[in-house]
Amino acid sequence: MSTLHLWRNARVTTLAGDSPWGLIEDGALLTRDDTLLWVGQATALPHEHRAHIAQETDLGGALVTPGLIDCHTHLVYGGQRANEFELRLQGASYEDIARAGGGIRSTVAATRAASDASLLSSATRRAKVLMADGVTTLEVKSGYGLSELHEGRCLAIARALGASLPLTVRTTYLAAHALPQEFSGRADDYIDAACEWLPRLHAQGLVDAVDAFCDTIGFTPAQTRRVFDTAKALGLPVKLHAEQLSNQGGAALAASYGALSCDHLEFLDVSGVQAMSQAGTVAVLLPGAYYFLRDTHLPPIAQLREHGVAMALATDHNPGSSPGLSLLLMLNMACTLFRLTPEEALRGVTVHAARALGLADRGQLVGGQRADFCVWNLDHPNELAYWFGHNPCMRVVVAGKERTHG
Ligand code: DI6
Ligand code: FE
Repeated sequence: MSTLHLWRNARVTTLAGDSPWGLIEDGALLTRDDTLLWVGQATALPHEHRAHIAQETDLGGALVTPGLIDCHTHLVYGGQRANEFELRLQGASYEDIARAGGGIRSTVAATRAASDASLLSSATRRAKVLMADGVTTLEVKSGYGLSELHEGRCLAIARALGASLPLTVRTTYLAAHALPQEFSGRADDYIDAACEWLPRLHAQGLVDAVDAFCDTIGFTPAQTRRVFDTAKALGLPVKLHAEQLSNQGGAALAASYGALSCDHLEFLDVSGVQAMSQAGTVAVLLPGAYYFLRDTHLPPIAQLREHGVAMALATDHNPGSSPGLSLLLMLNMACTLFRLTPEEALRGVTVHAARALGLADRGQLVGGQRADFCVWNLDHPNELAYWFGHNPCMRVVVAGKERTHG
């Protein structure tokens, strides 16, 4: 027999309905097992539920939001690249370092050399830091293995992370991230290989979506198409690292495959914006990478808004372009650097991030959604994008159960 749990005395930021933030003062949430049964003003709690409430929690008037969703990370890798940070500060560019054999390739070497246990423990440590400021759903990409064995190992570690921690992990196959040393000068052969590995890794239950890096130091649009054709034949959704360092028309290409999202987008042009709008593809903005690469070319926020493209935000956590581990900090950066409104920023890590992962069961606080929510020591949701460098998260509920920190 399932029991009902009433979480009362809350200011609930539902992000649903037409009012700003979907804010409900004097709100309450009623959960049944892992699901929200009802959310609303406490006085409007339906009578038929009252008799079945087995547990009550007084939230003391605190602010509640949906659980945060980090929809773009590269969390599983070995080593770190602080030396490249120093080189970049002395004037080397990210592309120069990559072309000289550093960059992604150096992390590939460190990842291949690392044991499963050390990859799992470093990824677990990172996931716990993300979880501390409210992350309840996390996407993890492969892309530092670049062989069937090592891509599979990294995806399996991402799956293990989801099985061992109280959060949802979604995996993305990103073998088309960089050309590994052993395929130097043979990018097309490497794409052939990456397309052969995918059905086998998918058959092992390791893949939820497929991504590629379409750029001058990544892969061409034609190579990206071959990866996407393979994904589509398997019924897997696609997403793309598009228009990060240059404009390759990647966003329009991805949109033509009905991509869930296009990510980065600093060099996106209006035809790409239109294609994404028509396809309903989400724009995932990554202010951490923009900041850390000291980029100055802003993504076309006004055009995305004008064409009604949903904007998500993520950490892009990786050792090269975005070593940060706070999704809340991304809200602040998206407002200061990209001029998002605080409400757009919060929607970017909840309802729009859910869409970027193809998840319809989370991102808003309404009856029928998963009971993933955060309780904050804040008065108003606009404070989530305002404070930075400290953590106002008091409690996190995942699938109806309170998560303990640690
Ligand atoms: N763009 C990025 O910002 C990350 N991957 C990508 O395609 C960076 C990955 C790295 O530098 O290790
Ligand atoms: Fe990325």
